[in-house]
Amino acid sequence: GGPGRTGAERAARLRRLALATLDANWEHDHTVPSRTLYPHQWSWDSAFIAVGLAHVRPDRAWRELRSLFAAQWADGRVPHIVFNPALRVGAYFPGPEFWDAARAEGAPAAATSGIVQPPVHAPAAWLVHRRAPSEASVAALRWLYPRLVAQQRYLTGRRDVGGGGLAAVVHPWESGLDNSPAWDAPLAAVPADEAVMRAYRRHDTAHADAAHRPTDLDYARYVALVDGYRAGGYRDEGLLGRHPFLVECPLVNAALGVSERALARIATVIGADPGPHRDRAARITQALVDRLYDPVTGTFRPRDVRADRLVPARTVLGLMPLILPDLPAHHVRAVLAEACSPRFGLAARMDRPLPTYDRTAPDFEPLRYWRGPSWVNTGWLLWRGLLAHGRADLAAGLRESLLDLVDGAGCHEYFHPDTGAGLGSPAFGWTAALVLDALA
Ligand code: 9YW
Repeated sequence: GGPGRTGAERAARLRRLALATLDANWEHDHTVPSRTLYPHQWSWDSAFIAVGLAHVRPDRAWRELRSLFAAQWADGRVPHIVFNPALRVGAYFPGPEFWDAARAEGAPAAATSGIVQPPVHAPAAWLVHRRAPSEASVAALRWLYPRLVAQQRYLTGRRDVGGGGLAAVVHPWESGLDNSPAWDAPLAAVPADEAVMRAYRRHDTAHADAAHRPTDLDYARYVALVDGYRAGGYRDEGLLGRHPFLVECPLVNAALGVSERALARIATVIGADPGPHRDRAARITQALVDRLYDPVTGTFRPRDVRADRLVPARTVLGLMPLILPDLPAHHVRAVLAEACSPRFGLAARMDRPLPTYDRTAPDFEPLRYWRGPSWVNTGWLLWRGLLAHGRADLAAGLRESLLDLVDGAGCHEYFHPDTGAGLGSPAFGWTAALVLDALA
């Protein structure tokens, strides 16, 4: 901690730091996750960032969401990156030339990637409106509503590759947890040739310690997956027969369910029918329980659609279904048992930060990105889930731990799960934004 030790002093200090970080990362109509590592606009970052901006700059919160959805594809997909055309070629790998999305059917005018990220935008839009309701916020909801509905339709329609009512991701990047151990088993089926990477120059390792980032072998597989998807024009027909990585992620699908509930509330505000959204929300929760819950271990885990089995790794993704307010009591208990076990250490007074991977696993890596370090967004999602299920005691412990991390190290991208030391980008957008929300 810094000099001021009282709660009020700490809160004021954190607010100043968070606001300064968001202002420094603001770029004409969006917020960059990081000036050095991620200089363009990222999809789920923008949703988290909007939630934080609602507390301090509500007009920017809406611009953030609008600029992202202005780059939505005709089929409803919201691209995971919208590239800033003013940046020099090579500012980030993989850049627009690698995605070559402009040639694909239904691509927008803006240069974008061709894949998605977790659909946390409808709940974000709802939180922004609820925090700062105004004529402008209702107008923004009216503009966003059909676009959010199209996003849901894309994911629950074309992406229901497994046929069970859930969306499949076609790339680990779509989960937002790029190199999570959750993807190790399904990725093993993706042919990888490290020589592929010699044709490219990675940028991340110039700004961050290579030992903290995904490996070159990971990147070779990431590139191979995009190569195949791009070659098929980013179309989703027949993916099961031709695409080597198809996985139903608990976070992506829990976000889909929460989005339908948010859409029901948005529909009510703008005079549309909330009923169909409530029905879809219930169906998604049921499908998640049916397809991603393993009664033997009592955990939610991603389903590898091609192999038709749950992945073995126990990651923070398994805790994310708690964000569903209608998760059955039995499954709520199971998630809480997993979260409070030594694997994740959730408690009313936490002695260490929440990790992204089972701390007791032999391949737990405290420094490597999504393979152990603590991240504020997954912590914030769990915090919201705990509040939704009336666990104020655990929610308070987790909130305290999140605020301590940022007070101790700054608005870092991620943190050492034992010491709390700051890792990755030191001025990271969603860390700042979600701290503002947790303080409110
Ligand atoms: C990369 C921007 C993105 C996040 C992802 C995170 C990372 C890009 O950064 O991916 O180059 O590794 O994994 O969740 O949206 O913050």
